[in-house]
Amino acid sequence: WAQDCQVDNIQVMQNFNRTKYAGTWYAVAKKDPVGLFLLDNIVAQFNIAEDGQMTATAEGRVIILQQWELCAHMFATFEDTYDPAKFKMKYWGAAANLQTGYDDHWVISTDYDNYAVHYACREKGYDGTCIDSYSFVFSRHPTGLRPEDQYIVTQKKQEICLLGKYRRVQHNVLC
Ligand code: ODT
Repeated sequence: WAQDCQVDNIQVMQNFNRTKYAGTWYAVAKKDPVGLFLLDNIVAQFNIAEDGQMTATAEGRVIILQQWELCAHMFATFEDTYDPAKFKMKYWGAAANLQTGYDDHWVISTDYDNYAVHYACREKGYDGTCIDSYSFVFSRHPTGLRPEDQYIVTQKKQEICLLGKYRRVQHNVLC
């Protein structure tokens, strides 16, 4: 079994159910992109509208203009694609100097009740592998992942070729 790090071959969650995914998720680990934005105390809240449209809000500690530390309030709308677990995420901040963007938002794996592994590739190289990715490991529990979820999360990190590239996300100064 040779590892295939082609972005187009990454396996995402089968039969993804956005309604079961809704609600609060605490970021417990993060692989940063180039020019990282959200540092720690990251909490995301996914909402499903009556028409099925997924939106989210997120809070997290950021440093802007090289020195100002603040809790960013962010918003996102998600566009559906051919795959129910793959979205395009348009995002912006409550304040004008926060980051805006349009990223992939893939749900790699979740049990809906405890853990979720997210992935976004911002730039693919000529060989089809990702040269600028970020990824969140989320937990339903502010205290972190349950020991019994660690095996599958580690396996998924490896499948997306990011094993060993995560840092822990602290939850201390509440945003
Ligand atoms: O922190 C970084 O360096 C990259 C992440 C930037 C995107 C933050 C946008 C948050 C918008 C509101 C979102 C909700 C849910 C997000 C879930 C996961 C991925 C950001």
